Amino acid sequence: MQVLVFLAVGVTVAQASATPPTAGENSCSGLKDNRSLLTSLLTAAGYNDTCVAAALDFCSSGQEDSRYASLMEEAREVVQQVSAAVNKWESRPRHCKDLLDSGDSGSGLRQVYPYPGRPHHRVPVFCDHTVDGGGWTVFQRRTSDAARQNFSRTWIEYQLGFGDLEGEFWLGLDLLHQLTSTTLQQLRIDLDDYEGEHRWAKYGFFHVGAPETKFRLSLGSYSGDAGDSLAYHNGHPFTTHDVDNDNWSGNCAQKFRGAYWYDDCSRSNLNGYQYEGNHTSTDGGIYWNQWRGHHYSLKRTSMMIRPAF
Ligand SMILES: [Ca+2]
Repeated sequence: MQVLVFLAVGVTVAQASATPPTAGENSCSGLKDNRSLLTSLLTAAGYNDTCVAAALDFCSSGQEDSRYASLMEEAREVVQQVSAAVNKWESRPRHCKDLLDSGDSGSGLRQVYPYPGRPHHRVPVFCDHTVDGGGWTVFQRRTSDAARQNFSRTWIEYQLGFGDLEGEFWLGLDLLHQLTSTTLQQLRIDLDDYEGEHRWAKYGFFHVGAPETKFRLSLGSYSGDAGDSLAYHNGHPFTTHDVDNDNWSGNCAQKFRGAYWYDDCSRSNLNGYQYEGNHTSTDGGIYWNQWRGHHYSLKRTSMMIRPAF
């Protein structure tokens, strides 16, 4: 209970380590160097201001007074509890790479804590620890499974995310901005066609801007065997069928039936309509121009991030 009370004291409390007194030390040992912090802790615990000040005065003077021994012992226990709680929060996984580093393996749904100022804000994500060393947080997936998602969705849906984390989904631009702003991330894209071929593309860094930038895309250098069909979109804001931020006279998300970082309009669109393989439509489908061209809709795609360093 006391641990919860002292959340408000802040992370700096972790520095206020307190160890039990050893033979020859008095009850003030290990506590007198953190006067302001201890004052906050003890008054929050219900001790009288005057009593706390008097006890700490005795500590500061190097004297000992048995009247304050129990109070100082309680202070030590509180500091130890808060330090343990802060250490636990700091070790919570921010993303899938933290989970991999702590021994996680395989792939599937996991819980992460991506918001530094909100230690209890838990977010479900899909982690992939099987591809390219693992530690990947997946933020987009298309599949050919029977349960398909509609990707022609509104701004608010792309902002907050939609779909099934174990099937087709978009994680959400708000969370993508958070994940790519607290740690420098790289991007990996995996593509499968209906003929059993696989290609991949990787970008040295990947950042999604804040809502004020309309979730602008920033990309690092390309590597892979799929060809580079995303650099064309670098520096451009996001466009949905109801919010037009592209450089075309019309709305690219309406024309291509899915939201993306369009310019005028696209060299790829992994959020397009799910044609199956070759098609003659002008709206592209789920396509990556440098590999299968504009008239081939891919069978599977995934987009995922991992810290670059
Ligand atoms: Ca436009």
